[in-house]
This record gives sequence, C-alpha cells and structure tokens, in this order.
Amino acid sequence: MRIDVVSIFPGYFDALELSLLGKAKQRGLVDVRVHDLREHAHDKHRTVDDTPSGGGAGMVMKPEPWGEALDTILTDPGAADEPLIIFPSPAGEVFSQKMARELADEEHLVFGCGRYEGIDQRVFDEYAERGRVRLVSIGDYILNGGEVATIAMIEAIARLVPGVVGNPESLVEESHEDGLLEYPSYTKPAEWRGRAVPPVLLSGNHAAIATWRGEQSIERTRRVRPELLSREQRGEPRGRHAADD
Ligand code: 6SD
Repeated sequence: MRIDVVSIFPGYFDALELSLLGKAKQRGLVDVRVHDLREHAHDKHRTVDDTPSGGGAGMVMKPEPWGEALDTILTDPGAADEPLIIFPSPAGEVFSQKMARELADEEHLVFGCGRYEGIDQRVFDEYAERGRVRLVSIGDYILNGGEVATIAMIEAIARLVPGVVGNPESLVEESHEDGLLEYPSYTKPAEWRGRAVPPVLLSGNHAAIATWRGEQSIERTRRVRPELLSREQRGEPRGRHAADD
C-alpha cells in the first residue's frame, strides 16, 4: 500500500517510524511518504495561509500550494490510477473499524492535513471533480489540525494490511472486530497485590474460558457502550444491527 501525507508539520509523522509500523515500512508493506506543503509555496516567506474571504477570525490555507502538492503526488509515476484523497475534518464522516477495513484494501491513500481554520473549499471541489475525495473525522472533538487524526487513521489502516501484524488471529479477537468490546486480559503472576487472575483462566478448560470471555465482552459492552449491542443481545426482539454490516 502506498500512503502520501501532505502537512506543514512533517515532523509529526516521525512517530510512524516506531514499532510495528516502522517495521512494516522497512519491509516495504506500506510505503509512506510525507511531503512538506511549504515546499509548494514559492514566496519569500513560503506562505500557506491568508485571511478568510468575507472576513472573520483566523486564517485559511491558500489553494495554490495544495494544488501543486497534490498534483505532484498524483502525477508521480508510482501513484495509483485512482488514489483516494482523505482530508481529516471535524465535519467529515466518522472513522470506524469498518472504514479502516475498507481503506486497507485501497492501493493508494493521500492524506491532506489542514491547519488554521481549514483549507480553501475549492481544493476539495477540484479534487472531488477529478477523482475520489473523502472528509473524515476521528471523533467529535476539535484538534488543531489534521496531523494527529492522520496518524491515528494510518495506524488503524496499516495494521490491517496483510503481513503487518505478525499473528493475524490477534486482529480477529480484539475490540470492535465482532462489534463488542474486548474482554479483560491477564498474565502472570497468578496473584499480584492480593488480586487474583480469575481462576477459570488457569483451569485449562478452553470451552469454559471462551464462554467466560464472551460473557465479559457482552457485560463490558452493556456497561460502557450499550448502543453497540444488538436488540437480541439486549434481550429485545430481533431487528437489524450495524455490527451485522
Ligand atoms: C484545520 C483540521 C483538521 C482541524 C479535526 C478532525 C477531528 N476529528 N477533529 N478535529 C481537525 C482536522 C481539525 O484542520
């Protein structure tokens, strides 16, 4: 998978060199390239922002550096025929594990990280007319720019690319893959500060362990995220449920 990122703070993406993702990059499973938007601003001060048309507080990102940066990426010989351009935005569709799975099947993703009050609307309009553009939110809170949202999405997407996570079974077992929250995990020692590992986990009875974990998942979901449970799991008559999608 090829991933290009455009930002005025390329240093944020140094974090992608660490751990699992860094190894995936080294092994060529994900080819991440970070581009400094200011390289595409050609005045003395490499200006990327200007005052909002119509007035108001803050600054808006100018369209010209964005146009040049995105055209450079899209015309690179290594670019896919139809890359998907994602702009993190609090006004976008909400990112989810389902969206991460869809995006992990893409050949080429391009992330455009806004700053200030956002990017001139004509940039979205131009690239939506020429190809595929999605505005995506990582949740209902306001960040200062798209960088942290992009890192979160890249981590969620790249770990689903075949070969990135060593044991693919660990992808299936975790929170949200079955629409439920994950059961609690324990390791050794069997007792720590007077707190015992639940005896069933030391019983060697694999069926009993699976049952206990399933119950813990449902109970935890009922307590913290009841909206994730189907009506059936909540003890109501059967109806449609988003986790079945
Ligand atoms: C100005 C941005 C880009 C500002 C954002 C995304 C989410 N979920 N919260 N905040 C955000 C993205 C904020 O550029």
